[in-house]
Amino acid sequence: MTPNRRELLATFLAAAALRTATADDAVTVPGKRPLILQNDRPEDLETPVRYFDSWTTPTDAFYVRQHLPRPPRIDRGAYRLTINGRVSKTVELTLIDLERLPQITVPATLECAGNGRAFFRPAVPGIQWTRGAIGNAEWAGPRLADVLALAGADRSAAFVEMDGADSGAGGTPDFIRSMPMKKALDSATLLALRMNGEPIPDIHGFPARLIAPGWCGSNFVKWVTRLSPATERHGGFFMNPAYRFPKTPVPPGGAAPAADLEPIEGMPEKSTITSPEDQASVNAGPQVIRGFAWAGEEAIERVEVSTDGGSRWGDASLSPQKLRYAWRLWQFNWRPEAPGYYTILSRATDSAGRVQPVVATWNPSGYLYNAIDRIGVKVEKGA
Ligand SMILES: Nc1nc2c(c(=O)[nH]1)N[C@H]1C(S)=C(S)[C@@H](COP(=O)(O)O)O[C@H]1N2
Ligand SMILES: [Mo]
Repeated sequence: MTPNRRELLATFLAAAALRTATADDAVTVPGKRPLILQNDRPEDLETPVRYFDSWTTPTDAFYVRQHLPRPPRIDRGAYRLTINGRVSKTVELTLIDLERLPQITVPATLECAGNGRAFFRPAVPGIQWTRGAIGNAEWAGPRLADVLALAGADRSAAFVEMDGADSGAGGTPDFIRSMPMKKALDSATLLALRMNGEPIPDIHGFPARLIAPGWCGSNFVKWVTRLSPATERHGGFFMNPAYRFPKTPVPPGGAAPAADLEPIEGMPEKSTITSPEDQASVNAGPQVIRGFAWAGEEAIERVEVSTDGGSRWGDASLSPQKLRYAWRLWQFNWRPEAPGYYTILSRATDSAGRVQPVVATWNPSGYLYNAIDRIGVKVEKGA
């Protein structure tokens, strides 16, 4: 890392000082239910687990992550998408041009690479997301491949650079990402114009955002105004050092040599318990433990639950649709034998045979937390 980079990183980390969200941090921004305020300039908002009770996460409950101050608000008519770089001709497209292309719907889970960062030990600086920097939505819009074809994109270029209309002020870097051409041309990769059947709301990237199914949230570039097929991966802050993960594990609390960090692409297998809430009290009697599970580009095969800290496990029942890219809801019927304190765990297995680990791979930026989920529940004597 150059000294300049290191300074930028320090600025970013300082801005997101160690801080754990509590219910007191709940805020409402226009168009949203009360969400957990993780950062306020601009708002980074986490979904409380109680809202995760449907396969599609309602847009007004969906988490928000935006890095730069003054997120753009784009006027429909004024919007232009420039496609330049390794193309046969540079084009400027309007929203109508994008609406004329075949519109494809893809259900996909969007998860921030930093979701669960608060659970790493030793603690890692950055936004202290717990369980809710994730949501599942139905995205619709043209395939990115069809959009790129309008400019005669060179399909042999290794990358596509994607720029959002948000820009860095006062020395903060611009949000620019590179996606390998192979993923860009995948038939499920979209330049989405709609989220859950409505135009994408301003805060989620109106009028057009990338959908890179199964990949980490930073690839889902919002407010896309430029696409550029390119030979090289962009070298800016949001590609390097941000959103990189060590190729081989490092000792917890240690550093990872920059040369050993690679960009995060597909997301790991993971299940999350959404009900009851951690440390809740419930009355004795039959209980239903619920949650969701997803596995990036793989599908969820199985979710197991333990109500005794991991001695015995039983299979949860899963929602019927077994899709790549989108989560499955699961539930587990439980009849606690006696009042007392119970430690409940959930563990996912995906279609590639990956099993959610006991311990997540510690890394200096706190990405990809996917350890077996764990809550504690107090069972009180029934009435
Ligand atoms: N232009 C732009 N796109 C962006 C970001 C951003 O700051 N600017 N944040 C990214 C990250 S890190 C995540 S996790 C997702 C969050 O999407 P959401 O706010 O719609 O939930 O958007 C991604 N796209
Ligand atoms: Mo993110």
